[in-house]
Amino acid sequence: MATEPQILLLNGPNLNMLGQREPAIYGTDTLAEIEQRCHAHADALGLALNFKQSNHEGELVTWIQDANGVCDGLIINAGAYTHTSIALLDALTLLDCPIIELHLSNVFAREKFRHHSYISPVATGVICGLGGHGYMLAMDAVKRLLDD
Ligand code: CA2
Repeated sequence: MATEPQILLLNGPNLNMLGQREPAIYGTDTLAEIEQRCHAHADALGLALNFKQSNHEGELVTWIQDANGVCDGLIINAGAYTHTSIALLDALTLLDCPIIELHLSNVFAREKFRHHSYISPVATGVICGLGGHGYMLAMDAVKRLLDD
């Protein structure tokens, strides 16, 4: 039997605070609730999901490096590092699998500093503004890209 495609889903700084503050922007779901739904959706799609969160840029870089040659798809909500991190961009450049950049909020409807992403140039696609449902859509997108 063929092994399931390996998907790494990374969450950046402060996303562990979801559901505790700023519900008008980020919704009321906690990251643990989103993770639970992601695992159920991954099972339905036949994907093996590794869901992680870190507040540390270097740890995210290491996880991306470690995904090289191991993961079949990477989904990343890099949080505020989206707008600051050349290190994440450089790490993502190493990967040759589909990369989906993900945001809960519509970053283009927010402050100007959120309109620029260092990582978009190496993303296969970008999903934003759809709250926690965006995580399911990102997995749908990876599945479709791998099937095509
Ligand atoms: O919309 C997104 O998913 C973001 O990646 C979230 C980041 C933000 O810096 C990006 O511009 C867009 C912030 C995550 C912080 O999450 C919090 C959740 C609850 C309370 C405080 C922060």
